[in-house]
Amino acid sequence: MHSKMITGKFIVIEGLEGAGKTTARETVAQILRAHGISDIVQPREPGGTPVAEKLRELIKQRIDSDPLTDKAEILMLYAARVQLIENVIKPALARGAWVVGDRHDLSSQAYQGGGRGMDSKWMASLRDSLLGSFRPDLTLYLDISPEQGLERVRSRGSFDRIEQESLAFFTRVHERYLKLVAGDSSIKMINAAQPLAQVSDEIQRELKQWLEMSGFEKKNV
Ligand code: T5A
Repeated sequence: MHSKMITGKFIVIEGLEGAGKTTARETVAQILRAHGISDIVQPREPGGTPVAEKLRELIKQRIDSDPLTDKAEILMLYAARVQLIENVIKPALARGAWVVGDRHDLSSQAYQGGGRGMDSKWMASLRDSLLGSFRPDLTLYLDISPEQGLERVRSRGSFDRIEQESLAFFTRVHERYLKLVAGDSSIKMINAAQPLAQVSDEIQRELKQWLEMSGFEKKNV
């Protein structure tokens, strides 16, 4: 069997806290490896470069004497994203690597657009001016209710600045995710409320189907 030459692709895992993105990212990487893809980069957002990781710390930290404004928050998220895209993702794709990211721009649309209620047109123009036409090839959105997702992360004991938001905030984020997913065929929805093994099976099915549709043939390894 011949493997068709395919350049690097950008796959993103999305969803609320506790959706299971960390495990899903590893599941995706394993499936890609089984298809003979060995050069896989797995960044997280915000983060994934030294500068972006410093911004991540600032974004997650709560400073009561200087509360982070919504505008500063989104500018920091985009500053981190631009660093990651320009210094890590684009060079990786250019050499033919596959990138499996934990969160990307859809998170900003859902959290800052839906959760914070920032103006959609302003957000779209910010995104377009900073990212141009750069988009993931495939997004796997792990769907879970805010109640169930927060319950899973609660066992960690401590909450960062965003995790301290109200249930109403996460409900708005969830609703916006569902709306965005419904309007974009490059996003596949996975039922993340199931036990881990079933979530992994569903990810496998979706990813294999997408790889076939993209013309990727499994290497005879
Ligand atoms: N943010 C980010 C924005 O507001 N805007 C943006 O543009 C971006 C990029 C990032 C924060 O920044 C915000 C969103 C976030 O609040 P983070 O710490 O990276 O902060 O937060 P998350 O990305 O949400 O990471 P989490 O660890 O909270 O969520 P995961 O990765 O989805 O969850 P995971 O895999 O760690 O699982 C959590 C627990 O649940 C269990 C796991 O074993 C683990 O214990 N679990 C399951 N249990 C039972 N059944 C299953 N199917 C399970 N799946 C996982």
